[in-house]
Amino acid sequence: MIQKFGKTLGFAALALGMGLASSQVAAQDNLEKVMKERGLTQKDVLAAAKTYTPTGGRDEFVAFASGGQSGQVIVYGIPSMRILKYIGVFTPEPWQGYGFDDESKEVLAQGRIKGKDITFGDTHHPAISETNGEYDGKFLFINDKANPRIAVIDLHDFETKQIVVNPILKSEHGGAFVSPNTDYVIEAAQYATPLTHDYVPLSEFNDKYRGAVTYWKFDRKKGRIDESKSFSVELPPYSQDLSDFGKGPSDGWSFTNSFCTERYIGGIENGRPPFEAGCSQKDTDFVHMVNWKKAAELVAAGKADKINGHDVLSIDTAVKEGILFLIPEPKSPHGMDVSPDGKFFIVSGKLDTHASVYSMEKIFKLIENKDFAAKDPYGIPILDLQKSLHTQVSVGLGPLHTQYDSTPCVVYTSIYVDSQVTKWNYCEGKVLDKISIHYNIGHLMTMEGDSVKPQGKYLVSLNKLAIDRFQPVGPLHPQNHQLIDISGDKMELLYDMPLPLGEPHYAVAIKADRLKPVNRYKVGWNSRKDEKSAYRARPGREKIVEENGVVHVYGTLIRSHITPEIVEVEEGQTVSFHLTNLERAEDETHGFAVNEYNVNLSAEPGKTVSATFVADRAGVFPYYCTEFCSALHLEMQGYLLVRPKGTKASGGAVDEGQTYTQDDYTKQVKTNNDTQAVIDSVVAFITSRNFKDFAPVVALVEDATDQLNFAADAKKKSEDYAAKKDFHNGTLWAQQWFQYQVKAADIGLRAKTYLEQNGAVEVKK
Ligand code: RUQ
Ligand code: CUA
Repeated sequence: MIQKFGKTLGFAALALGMGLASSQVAAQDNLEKVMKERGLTQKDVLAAAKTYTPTGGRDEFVAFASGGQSGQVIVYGIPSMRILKYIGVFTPEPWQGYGFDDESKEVLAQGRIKGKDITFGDTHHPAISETNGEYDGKFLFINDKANPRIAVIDLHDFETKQIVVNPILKSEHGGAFVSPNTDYVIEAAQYATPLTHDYVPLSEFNDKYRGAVTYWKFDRKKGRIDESKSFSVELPPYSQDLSDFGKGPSDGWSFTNSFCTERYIGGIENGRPPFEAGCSQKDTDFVHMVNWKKAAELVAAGKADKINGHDVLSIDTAVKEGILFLIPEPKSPHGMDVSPDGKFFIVSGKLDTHASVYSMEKIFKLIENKDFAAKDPYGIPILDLQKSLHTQVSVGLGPLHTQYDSTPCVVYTSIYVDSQVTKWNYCEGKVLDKISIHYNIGHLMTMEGDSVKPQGKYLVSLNKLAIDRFQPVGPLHPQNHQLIDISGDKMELLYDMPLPLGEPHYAVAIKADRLKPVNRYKVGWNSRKDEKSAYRARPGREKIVEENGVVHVYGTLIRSHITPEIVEVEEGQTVSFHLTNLERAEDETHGFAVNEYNVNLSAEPGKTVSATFVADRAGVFPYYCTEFCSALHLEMQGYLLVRPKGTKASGGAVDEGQTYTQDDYTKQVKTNNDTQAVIDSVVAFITSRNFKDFAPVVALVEDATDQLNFAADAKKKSEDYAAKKDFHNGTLWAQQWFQYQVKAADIGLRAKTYLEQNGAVEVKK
């Protein structure tokens, strides 16, 4: 039977390679059958074994991909390629309540341009914060090309905290990339425009239109960009493209390439040749080299001009102070990638077959000796191309971006036209291997591949077209991210992942263990500001108060009720719900949706979220929790009553359908006492083990203790009513006491199972 599967690589050998013991023959038989039925080759099965992640398993790397036009960030694991999260950034995201709660609306409002809401983003390049050039896993930055903006995402909770709008540019592309210690985040222009934002006719393009490169100052302590300490360097109206920061010997410099240095303006409607013809006449364009450390000093010394209230160093000043240079680069280049050791950078020409490797040593020598080939029309010194080059290598047609391997000198370049990835050695200038991808690759990403310590192992090809790779779903196809094994000499294609959210341009991947996100907030937390919310509420202290004409509801959420459950206001009043999730258990998020008022919140454990709106229509509006959080989740509900203007609150007692008797009370109390016996036995088990050595169990125990305290509180209320012979309310509170017990038991059992499965030992008392 085994023989059937090829002679060169026998099935047994494959099984051994996959670590199967000989005792698992039955499993092999099954595998053979499945392979036959599904038409899988041994190569397929090997690829599956390299990517498959069993239940509960974790990935070695986490990738952050731009979400393209969706204005979001896509998070997925490598090698499993399982999507883990979409982070709302420039665009509202209902599940996370992003753009629905007051707190996140404030973040999105920072991205308004001249008072206009911009609710999409053309996100291109994410960047992970770095310490000494290594990814530190603390922050993520991403740019918006269409409306020049940069967003800051804090990786302690994977939430967007800040959006800054570029004060002088109208479009950008060369961002976000960070300096080796994340002092600055770079953002470079794309299409030249007047920096003052005025109307200027195109006939004055050469004189009045400009590009620029902006250096956003990042305040790591605050976790925010400091706009007041950010500045720009004015650049000629060449379409600046991608950027990168120098490191090691080139630290202190940044590099931004360009296209259309012809400064050609189209006008196809008037019979002029289009942009694409006029912008590709010359054989070379320019890399812009800026000494940003010196530029920052010049700004601090008051040498900048104010444009739109923002510090801009003019081209003249930059030239005079010797901080701006141009280096020719072959035809319509795209990628700009500095090597891990900072000694080289690689640029590829989209209309060329070469990748050009530049030597920083040669470049710095030319600058030192003032050995310039020419000056551009704006007086910027131009270095000689040949004198700056280390080597040029023919890598394929339409090379774009380059990423670095863990093996020194080895790189991977995306080849757009040929639909290939070329692996080559830039020190020796020779091609090592090529692999076909599907289809038309843009960026590519190796693990931590743009840091000082690339990790190798995997490469992801971010393809522009998927064409026939997936089940057809209409004319708009998903994107195709292909995972490639780069651990051997030959690249091996492992997996195709469809991404149906937008066109990711760049992505970055970090070793998973460098990320340390929290799984709950301190109770009463405003996550967008990272401080205690002024609107937090504590259990038992919920209240409804009118302040300055606004009805503030200080409420809480906990399995399985919203407090308060009934809120009544008068038509036309402004209502502000502030809800604190009191849960301390992992993954116990509650939602909050109100009928007709477009309110949809997400309150993760500990978070306080608010929704403020004008109750402008009278009526009855149910609200409820939108997350299936517990067995009685459907009962996690309430009513917003908006009485017509000028009418009085009814204030009457609520009549229910059911009346409970002493019998009902006695029965419920017996159930509760039996349940308590079960809980006590679970508690005895947990406390007899070394549970304090297990952080997840400690969290569960805290949560269960909370629930038992609530139970005790409800028990007391039920007994008080029973003592007054009010068995109706006594029974209702006994039922509530039971609900808390059920939750405590559920959590206790989870803790017990965890201890059993993770080798907890008995401790002597
Ligand atoms: S860019 S590939 Cu921003 Cu290369 Cu799109
Ligand atoms: Cu909370 Cu459902």
